[in-house]
Amino acid sequence: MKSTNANLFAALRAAFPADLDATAIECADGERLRYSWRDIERATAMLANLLVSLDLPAGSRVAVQTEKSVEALMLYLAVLRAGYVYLPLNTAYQAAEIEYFIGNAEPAVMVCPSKSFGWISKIAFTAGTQYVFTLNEDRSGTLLDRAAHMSDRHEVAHKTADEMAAILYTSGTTGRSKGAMLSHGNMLSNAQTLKDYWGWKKGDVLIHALPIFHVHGLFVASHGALLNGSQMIWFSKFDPKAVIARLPDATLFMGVPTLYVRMLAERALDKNACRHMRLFISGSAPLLIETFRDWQTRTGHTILERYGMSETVMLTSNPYRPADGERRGGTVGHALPGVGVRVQDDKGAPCPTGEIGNIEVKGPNVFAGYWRMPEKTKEEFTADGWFKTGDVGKVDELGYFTIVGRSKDLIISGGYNVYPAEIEGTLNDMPGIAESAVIGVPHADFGEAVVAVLVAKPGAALDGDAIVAQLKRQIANFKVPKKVFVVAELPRNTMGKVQKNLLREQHKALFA
Ligand code: MCA
Ligand code: AMP
Repeated sequence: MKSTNANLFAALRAAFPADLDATAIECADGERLRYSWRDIERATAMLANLLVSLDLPAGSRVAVQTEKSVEALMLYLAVLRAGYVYLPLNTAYQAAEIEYFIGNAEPAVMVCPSKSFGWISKIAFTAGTQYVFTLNEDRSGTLLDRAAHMSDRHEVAHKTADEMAAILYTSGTTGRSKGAMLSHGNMLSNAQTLKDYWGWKKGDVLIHALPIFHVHGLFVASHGALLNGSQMIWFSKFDPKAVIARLPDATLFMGVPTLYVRMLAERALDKNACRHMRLFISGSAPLLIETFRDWQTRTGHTILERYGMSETVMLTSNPYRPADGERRGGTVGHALPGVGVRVQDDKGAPCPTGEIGNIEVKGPNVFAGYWRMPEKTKEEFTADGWFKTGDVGKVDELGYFTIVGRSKDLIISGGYNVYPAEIEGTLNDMPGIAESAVIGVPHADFGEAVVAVLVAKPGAALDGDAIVAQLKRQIANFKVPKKVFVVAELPRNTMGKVQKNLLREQHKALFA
């Protein structure tokens, strides 16, 4: 007897409504196309058959750097369906970054827009990638041209729960990005937990306005709607006015804090616009208590804040049901059912309630490790198998967790992670720069903004604007410092370590 198929796609497909001709995704911008569940079924089958026709080795990675589109979502679902490993890449990444990811992940297939085909195919073919397809926002490109000839019937590949489904690059606690390996079971167990915990119900409609190259938009939002057979109102790019206009047609919205801050700046946001909404969820970065309160006053809704990671998908959540407790602004709520979350001191002993310590987690949602980095992986887990998040926080007597900071050197800007070490490395390679320190400072829109403090080589004159312009040509735009300072020397402690906390203190009012 064949064991049950643990392929995540099989579970998502099983949740499609009986009426396959109902609308699954309604595009709210661009060409405003509508996709039915049958469209998803057929397109993912045809794309899966295209991948199968390439005769790829088992476990092959499919890397995708395309603008957000329903076709890109279908490609993701097709990679799951065909049993390969999906590798989403932020559209802002430039050549040096792409070169790193391709070199590390060695994908068999790469999908990119036609306009990037020139430079991406050179990097990909050099790294041994066998196929580079193109996919554009107007649905042109070789990927769909080739898939159009494939059968629209496909038997979902058989997978076990621990087989890999996706790789997401993140830095964890230090340095260069590492590929977090997520299994079918990691993602399905978490999606099922969230379906119940957030009270997904028949008739729910999700507004999807997040990128689909990160966990929040690709897994938490898309899996949530698909696993509930719910319609999505799909925005290829976030626009506060456009999203507010569609709130009356929806019941759920998920966003990073910046999205809430921007909607609050719109007069159109009011109780009437939110009359049909059931739930607003925030995560990926700290939601300021001011934002939490302003939202409550303005809309009558209490945002539900949750906490997660690329390595673990969702970990904690404020309650949805009043019976489970109130939603507390400034906290990330309780450990999700089946997820272990603990606060440990630096010696590995449990911190007393209310004491600040290192957050460690365990559960079926926690990844197996970083791609081809067994040593690094081992460092990130305790001897008793708990994953060290690099986040610092505390838990109170009612089990509410509060994140108070990070032991990892990480800036989260507008919900994107920026690793100071990576920017410092790029800066230090620039002529004239002796050393640099990259910090995050408070920013009303992005939460944290990237700032660089530089020391010039003897005799060199540094021009901040020229340095920013040079960085914009090399790295993703969201990583580029919003401000550059040149100083004679960086503050150091007695150990010689740069005291970034002093620099943060010094520049905390920069964007006030
Ligand atoms: C855009 N810019 C940014 C950012 N985004 N600067 C800093 N941080 C950012 N996040 C800059 C660009 O460099 C550009 O500047 C200018 O803003 C306009 O660019 P554009 O792309 O038009 O910006 P936008 O459309 O306004 O984007 C802002 C945004 C976007 C909508 C907030 O950043 C976004 O969608 N963030 C969501 C990220 C996300 O999905 N995070 C989930 C990670 P210039 O013109 O000077 O170049 S998953 C995760 O963290 C865990 C697992 C979890 O818990 O969910
Ligand atoms: P990523 O590297 O994209 O997986 O981002 C995970 C990190 O985002 C976590 O380790 C936290 O530092 C941060 N994070 C996610 N959700 C929240 C939240 N609700 N509040 C504060 N930080 C968060």
